Amino acid sequence: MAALTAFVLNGPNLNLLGTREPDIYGNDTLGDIEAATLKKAEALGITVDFRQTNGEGALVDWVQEAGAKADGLILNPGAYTHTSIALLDALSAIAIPKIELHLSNIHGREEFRRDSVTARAATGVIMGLGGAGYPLAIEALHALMTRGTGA
Ligand code: CA2
Repeated sequence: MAALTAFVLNGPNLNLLGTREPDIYGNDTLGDIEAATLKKAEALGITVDFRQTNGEGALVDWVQEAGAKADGLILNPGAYTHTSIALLDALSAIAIPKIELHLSNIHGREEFRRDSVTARAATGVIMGLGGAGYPLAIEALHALMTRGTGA
């Protein structure tokens, strides 16, 4: 069987992690999170393409690319979580397991963050665990991909 592949996509301002707001988002940089994610993925035999962009259109393009090339997707849409019907449509159009991930617990924050437009198309959601959520999402995605469920 060919090696499993997953895209891990990160949206706007997540490149700033580790520089400000550590009380909300922790002290890890996105590079630290990428290293922990790749380590867990390697242990499970998953090849990961880890990316960040500030652009909504780029995220839509990458979600479509994941649907064409990858076996699973982990997505932290950043603030587009709360607004982007374009991302919801892109997620709805791809037939692979999709995990939405948030560093913070969006339900415990400002009112405008409590709804996730994009999670309507997610197989599952992990939130509130800081950077530790990424390796956990890899484990969950591995289970979904190997069982062939969650698409
Ligand atoms: O909790 C999450 O992972 C979020 O997706 C993070 C987004 C936020 O808009 C969502 O509501 C929840 C923001 C990421 C921005 O991160 C920063 C980190 C350091 C300094 C400034 C922003």
